Amino acid sequence: DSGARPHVMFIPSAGMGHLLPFFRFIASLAGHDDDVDISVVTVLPTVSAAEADHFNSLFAALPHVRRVDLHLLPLNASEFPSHDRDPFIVRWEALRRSAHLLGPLIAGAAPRVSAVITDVTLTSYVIPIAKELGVPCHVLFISCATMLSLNAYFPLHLDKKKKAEQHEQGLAGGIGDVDIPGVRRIPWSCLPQPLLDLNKLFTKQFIDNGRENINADGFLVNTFDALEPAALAALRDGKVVPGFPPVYAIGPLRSQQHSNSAAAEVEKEEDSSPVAWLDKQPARSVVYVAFGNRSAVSHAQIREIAAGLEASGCRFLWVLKTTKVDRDDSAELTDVLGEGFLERLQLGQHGLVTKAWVDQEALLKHPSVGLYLSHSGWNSVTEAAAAGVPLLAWPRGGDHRVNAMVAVSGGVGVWMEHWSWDGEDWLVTAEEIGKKVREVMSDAAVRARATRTGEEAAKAVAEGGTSYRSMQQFISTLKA
Ligand code: BUP
Repeated sequence: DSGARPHVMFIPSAGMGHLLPFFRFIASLAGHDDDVDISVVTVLPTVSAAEADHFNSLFAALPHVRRVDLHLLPLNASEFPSHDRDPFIVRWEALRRSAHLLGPLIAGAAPRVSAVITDVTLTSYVIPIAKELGVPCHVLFISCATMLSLNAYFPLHLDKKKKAEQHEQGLAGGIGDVDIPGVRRIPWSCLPQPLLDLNKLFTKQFIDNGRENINADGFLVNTFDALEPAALAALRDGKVVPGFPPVYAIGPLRSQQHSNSAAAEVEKEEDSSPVAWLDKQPARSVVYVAFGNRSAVSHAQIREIAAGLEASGCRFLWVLKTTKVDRDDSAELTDVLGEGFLERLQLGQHGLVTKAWVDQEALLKHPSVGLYLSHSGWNSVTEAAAAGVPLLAWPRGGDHRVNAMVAVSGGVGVWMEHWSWDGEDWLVTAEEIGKKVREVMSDAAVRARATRTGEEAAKAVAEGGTSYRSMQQFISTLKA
């Protein structure tokens, strides 16, 4: 096939944190090189409304990208224990159970598929299916390189621990800290918390995918060399897992539409839009607050955050979600926050709270934003890094604490290590939140570090930069 026009088939997973980097990568590949055919496997209905909207926008913006529908076999979530029924993780399981439908989709595509790019939540079966068809399979890894090293090393950590404890089943001493060779030690308390229980659906998927990853043809990671030099070097040198596939750091991924000013203009015309509101605020005066699209913060904690933001005396723009899946979010802002709070906002023009989907990447680049109080989902960390906006990391669960470690070492921001997370039911008080927000907002050293990281990010993706070159190198493997 050498020299033929490559046809890349993307097999993405579910959840906006997984889909957005795919969409950004697809748009960038389509823009980088019009000599590549692209297909995208699309599973409908999506779990959330945001996912459906973004699939529609992708195909509308890139009409030459082929849409390949996958009709999942039905799966009844009630077969999982109620404490283990995260709708996105259940969807990943549903995808696994429909895996036999993928082979015919890949094999039946015309022109012939020359490479598959999939998500790390699906590798345990997509890689073997692609291999069987003789098609190279790459992984677009949507978290940081440090998380990739944890995913790759975790099964080995378990094997070593079981051997040391001479236990065939389970681990008497618990999972323990994970000391990733050449990268760092991840204390057990910072691991994605489901990993502490080997029976969790997430843990089984994580281990299966982690073991299979060695068979991928390459990993595209949404990070850049200056942000995670040690983790990238250890992965590439085979220190984490000997013989690990090539790792291309190609981030921070950005949406292409931000060069399209027409979209920004439309948004600006609406006077109540977040952009219009930000336009009226002084430079660097606003704290942007958002905990991603699948971290449901309790109502009691939301009220502490509200009072804390008010007490900080800083202006704020808060994207508020009260459920894991947007379709379920019917709570009224007045019920969640109390009428008094919203009235005071109206009068004082001190803040804006919205439940709508916002263009976070664009908002973080707005000159009025001075700080991002964040759950530290990896996409959010990379967007803050790219914008040079300091992050005040308040991890909520999953990979967030690992991401927060990277955010700190990479100069993106600071991390509230002792603030509550996954499964903990105590509240961080308004007083503490207000004090910390005020403190970090006025910390010149934190701001200077974030600015420097922003400059490094821009250098990485500019022509000749590390991420730019990695992307070129990857494209050349598609054509080899
Ligand atoms: Br909410 C929201 N607009 O209104 P992360 C999110 N986003 O652009 P995740 C918007 O969604 P977990 C909104 O910019 C980021 O690119 C945001 O991904 C965007 O966290 C993405 O930050 C969210 O990786 O949570 O996936 O929400 O890490 O727990 O999966």
